Amino acid sequence: MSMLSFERKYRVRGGTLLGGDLFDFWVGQFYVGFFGVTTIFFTLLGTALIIYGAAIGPTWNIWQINIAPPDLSYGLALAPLKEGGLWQAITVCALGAFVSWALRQAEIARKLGMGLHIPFAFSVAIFAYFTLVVIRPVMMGAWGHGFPYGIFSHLDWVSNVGYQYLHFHYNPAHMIAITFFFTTVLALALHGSLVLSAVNPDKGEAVKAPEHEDTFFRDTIGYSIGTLGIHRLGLFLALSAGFWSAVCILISGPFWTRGWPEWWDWWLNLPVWG
Ligand code: UQ2
Repeated sequence: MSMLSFERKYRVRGGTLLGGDLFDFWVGQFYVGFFGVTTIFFTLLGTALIIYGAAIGPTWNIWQINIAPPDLSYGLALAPLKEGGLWQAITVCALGAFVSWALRQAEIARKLGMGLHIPFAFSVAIFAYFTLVVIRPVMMGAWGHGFPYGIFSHLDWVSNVGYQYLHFHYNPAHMIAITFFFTTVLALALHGSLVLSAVNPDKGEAVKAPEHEDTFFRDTIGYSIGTLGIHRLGLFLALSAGFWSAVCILISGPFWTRGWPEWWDWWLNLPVWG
């Protein structure tokens, strides 16, 4: 694949956070940088550990492969490799790779003189994962509270933890997170369909400009948020979905140990009912 005409123009030095000029180069299309090297390192090591974990496990069935965290009895200690230590090492690799990736995004954004919105947004996803496998297990006193790495096993974990709180949909932060997920979907559907309807006309028709997009929404609901505004709204909605997801699992255990339906007793107990 050859370089696009504008790519050469942006192959400038600088913007690095670590390593100075040492790793400031490209391999084919890809910018490397110090954090490109660390991303590759953690990804290869983590993947190798997952494959090793599968190899010493009972199955190669892709749906059933499972790498479990240590038993609760290990608390916050390091466990032997085959007793959850693999899960601990893989978690370190995953976080190393995710954080390296975010910092590589930051270096590329700095190099190009762009804002840091992309690494910031990705950091919220990392924060949600970090909450599940580090913050909540540490607050509850055992790595065994982390979720297992496996396709069906992590689904079973979500289901089991949900039932532990009787009915997780009564968790108010879970309600907020779901509302943000759904609203994100609504906003992207509105935005994607609006842009395509304007920019991808029938053969022989002229492409329409943002005036048409604004006018469509002013005609239908009396309000247009604007071309910059819809992207600000989309970012806010998506980051809020990730943020409240982290909050809803973090309060389950460290701050509330009973069923979530019972949390709503405060409503029934309001003095206004007489
Ligand atoms: C808009 C606009 C866009 C858009 C969209 C809207 C021209 C191309 C989708 C309309 C969005 C509105 C009115 C906000 C809806 C609110 C929620 C919470 C979903 O006005 O400007 O730019 O893509």
